[in-house]
Amino acid sequence: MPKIVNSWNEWSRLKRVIVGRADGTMVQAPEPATVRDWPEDGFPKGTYGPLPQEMEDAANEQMDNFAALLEKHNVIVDRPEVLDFSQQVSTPDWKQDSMFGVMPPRDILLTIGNEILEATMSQRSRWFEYLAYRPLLQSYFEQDPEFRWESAPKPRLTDASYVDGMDFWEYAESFSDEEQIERFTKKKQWNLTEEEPLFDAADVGRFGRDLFVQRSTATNGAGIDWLRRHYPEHRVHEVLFYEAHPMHIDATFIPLRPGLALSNRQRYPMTDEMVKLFEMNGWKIVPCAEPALSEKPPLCFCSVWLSMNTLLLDEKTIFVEESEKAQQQQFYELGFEVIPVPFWAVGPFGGGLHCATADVYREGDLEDYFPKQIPGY
Ligand code: DAV
Repeated sequence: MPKIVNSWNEWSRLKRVIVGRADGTMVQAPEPATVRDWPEDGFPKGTYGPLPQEMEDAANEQMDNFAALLEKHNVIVDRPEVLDFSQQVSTPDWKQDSMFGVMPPRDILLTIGNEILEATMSQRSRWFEYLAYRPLLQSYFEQDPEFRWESAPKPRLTDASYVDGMDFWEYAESFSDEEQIERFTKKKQWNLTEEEPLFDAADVGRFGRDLFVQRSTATNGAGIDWLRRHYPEHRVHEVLFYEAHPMHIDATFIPLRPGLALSNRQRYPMTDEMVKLFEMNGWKIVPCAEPALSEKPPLCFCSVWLSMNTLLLDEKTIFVEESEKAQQQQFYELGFEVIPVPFWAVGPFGGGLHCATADVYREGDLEDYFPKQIPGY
């Protein structure tokens, strides 16, 4: 019987990966976790609906091209199933007028060793997204006797899980970014309460035995506590960055190879212990290059910093968005072979090259890259 699932970090040689799909992605209906407001692009506040067909086609073309490129590099590519994301969904606790999509598997699937964990997610529109991956997970389960198929406790997501419901965002946006950092980031308190554990998989950075988990608008303290108890063999470190609306760590702080990490040049780490831990263990943290775009594309909820949202084929080879020339140059100078991939059409569907993928198999075992630790961190 083959071993299908194995991945302990972000840089060992990739052999199998899930690449999402743009099909049917929605500008989500309003909900307490998320309010979209893009009047210039056809979606004023309160409205929702599928992203335009021509945008979807362009995104799918780039994703199919990326999948083919991965296969050319001897990586097996699996794709999820598309659901009708325009449907209303409900649990006994709430009704939500639309789902979201299935472009970014990284947000929901966390592969650690021989386990894939379905994250809780923190948006009602994304509560049922795991269903799109179930056919794949089921087939891994049938083929790989060592695969551990795991799901975090499904959250209730009642109004008690959110601060002031949809009003929170209007209130937050009335302040400048700097003020929001003072009011929310420094207090580690944005839209989510501590009612129940909530996390997105994309807030977790996998560095072997050490996992760095970002407190964010998608991941609360209880979520990090749940992860800590779930991975007793790992050291789970909470991290925080200088950023008004943190959501997912992979356009903020990423490992490149043992001893080298890339940090967003604007969103510096605000956790002193984290910086000390990297220094003590001989890791270098370099600030990323300037992004190619000065503004995010229409209907995109991710930032221009998708420039650093990259995928490592192995610890010497990196997939980088094609127009991100400065970022590519930096990787060359750091000793990487760079493989450019056109991918900005995918941004409005939920992210870049790292978001659009979820590891299934990377070579290698669990290793300790931070043998010196700080007690209590
Ligand atoms: O920082 O622009 C990128 C990651 C979304 N999955 C950002 C979010």
